[in-house]
Amino acid sequence: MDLKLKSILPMFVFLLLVSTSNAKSSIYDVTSATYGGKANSDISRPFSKAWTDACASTLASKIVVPRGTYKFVGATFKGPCKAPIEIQLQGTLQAPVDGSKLSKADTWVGFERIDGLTLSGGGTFDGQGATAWKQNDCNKNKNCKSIAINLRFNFVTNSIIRDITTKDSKNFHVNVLGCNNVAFQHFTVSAPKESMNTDGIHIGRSTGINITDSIIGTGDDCISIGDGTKQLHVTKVTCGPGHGISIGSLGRYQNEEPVSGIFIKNCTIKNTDNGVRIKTWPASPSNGVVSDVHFEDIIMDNVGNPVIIDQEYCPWNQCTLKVPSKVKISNVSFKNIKGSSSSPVGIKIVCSGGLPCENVQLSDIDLTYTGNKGPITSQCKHVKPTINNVARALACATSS
Ligand SMILES: *[C@@H]1O[C@H](CO)[C@@H](O)[C@H](O)[C@H]1NC(C)=O
Ligand SMILES: *[C@@H]1O[C@H](CO)[C@@H](O)[C@H](O)[C@H]1NC(C)=O
Ligand SMILES: CC(=O)N[C@H]1CO[C@H](CO)[C@@H](O)[C@@H]1O
Repeated sequence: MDLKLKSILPMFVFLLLVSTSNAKSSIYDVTSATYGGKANSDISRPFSKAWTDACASTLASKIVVPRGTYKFVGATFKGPCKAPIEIQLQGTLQAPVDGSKLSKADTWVGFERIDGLTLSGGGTFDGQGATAWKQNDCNKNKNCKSIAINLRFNFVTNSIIRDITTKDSKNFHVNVLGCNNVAFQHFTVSAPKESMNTDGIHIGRSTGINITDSIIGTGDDCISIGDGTKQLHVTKVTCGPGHGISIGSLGRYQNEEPVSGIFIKNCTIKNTDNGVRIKTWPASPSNGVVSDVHFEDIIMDNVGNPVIIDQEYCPWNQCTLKVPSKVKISNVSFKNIKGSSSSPVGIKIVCSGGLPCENVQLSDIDLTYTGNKGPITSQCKHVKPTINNVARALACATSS
């Protein structure tokens, strides 16, 4: 070895060490000695500390929660962070059964003002909600106690949630608010049919949300689409049990933003109370808009109300049906919808007497009724849909 090489070699070794230690420093394992998290114990503090460090890193970073079951009283992970950040949840986080033990009453795990978040790893957020469901009276009681949502994404942008399960949330499983360009892929929601108010994914005031290759079984809406949702793509999602895919309810509150650009495609809906639905309250306090909504290539399997627009949505007599809804629905298509209905009314399109629906298309719809209350039928009100390749019984058989 000549002199020159001898003096360069240690330099190489040094550079190599620096670069590997840098690579390591971007991984934050909550069970490492630095953070001290342990299986079967509460990792709320270790996880939050790892988040603080990872979020301050100027390099892309990864927080790892290894396989195992951990207790978690809750946290809201806040940005902005200095670089993209991934949370790899391989294990299961368990919420306290008693909601009053959570760190925040309305949120178990929150993500706020983060750009470039990846949540992945095959792990599970288990809300342990069975006790909370029994106490939930929020459907009837406006001043009910607030109940925690498993996962909240508030003002999160350019992010991916993939290979994650949310289970038995006390309330909605996922709430998406003020987000932009966020994809849910291979996402699983799992809760029993009887679980109260456990919507799978609720979206509001967000643009460019995608839900793909996902399985959602729960006690309430599979996906619920609130005001201000724009450019939502739901593709290859299987729903059931639950209440189906729903736009709304809308028209209950002041100043709701328009809903537009909704594409629900290649989905299977199974054993649910409703299939694809738009629902608005009568006597709305202000005007609303729903437009450019497309349901296509949907398989219905034993579904109640497979295709439904209901502008007289008024559960538990909380409103007056005499004043029509002020939400205007237009440019809606239902295409290639096949399978079985568990209710005799296969298609129900009841629009607002004040603002009839415009440009509604029904094409290639083939549904059979599985029950014994007579033949399948359809009902239309305040709408004149364009109808293509739909059997007469389903083509606005009763109409007004
Ligand atoms: C969502 O899907 C649309 C249409 O397929 C695509 O253009 C867009 O890039 C996707 N966005 C994300 C965040 O994956
Ligand atoms: C409905 O579609 C028509 C024709 O494509 C378009 O001109 C109109 O602006 C759309 N309406 C809304 C409210 O998007
Ligand atoms: C969930 C669902 O319905 N997936 C279908 C999407 O379309 C492909 C190809 O037509 C089917 O094979 C899937 O079953």
